[in-house]
Amino acid sequence: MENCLFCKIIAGDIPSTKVYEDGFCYAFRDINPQAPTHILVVPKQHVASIAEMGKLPDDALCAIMRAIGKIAAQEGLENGFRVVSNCGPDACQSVPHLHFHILGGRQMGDQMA
Ligand code: DGP
Repeated sequence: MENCLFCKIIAGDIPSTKVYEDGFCYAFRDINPQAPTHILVVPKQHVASIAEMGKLPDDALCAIMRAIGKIAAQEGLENGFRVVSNCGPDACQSVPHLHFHILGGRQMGDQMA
């Protein structure tokens, strides 16, 4: 999609630090890490948020969920990690391309919000 930051990152038009890629999704390090490990996993097909995730084909949905586990293992997050997807203004979503944050490498707070 034109003018979408994460579509430009997936296309390689904006540089990123890739940690994983397959036919359906791309994962890269967050520019503003909020934990020692902070990775964004995005579908290659543009959908705005988790509210639109139903528009993705099943194989893309499965690939994203599998990728999260693979990346966590690759990053050595065997002690645990948190997965967050902000959706819409109440959740402070700042980039309107579905993405899952993988956060780990330290003890997380016991409050989710
Ligand atoms: P959210 O607020 O949930 O929409 O998260 C968007 C995340 O995207 C935020 O943690 C910062 C990250 N981000 C924004 N611009 C860039 C960029 O140009 N490169 C990378 N690697 N991350 C970015």
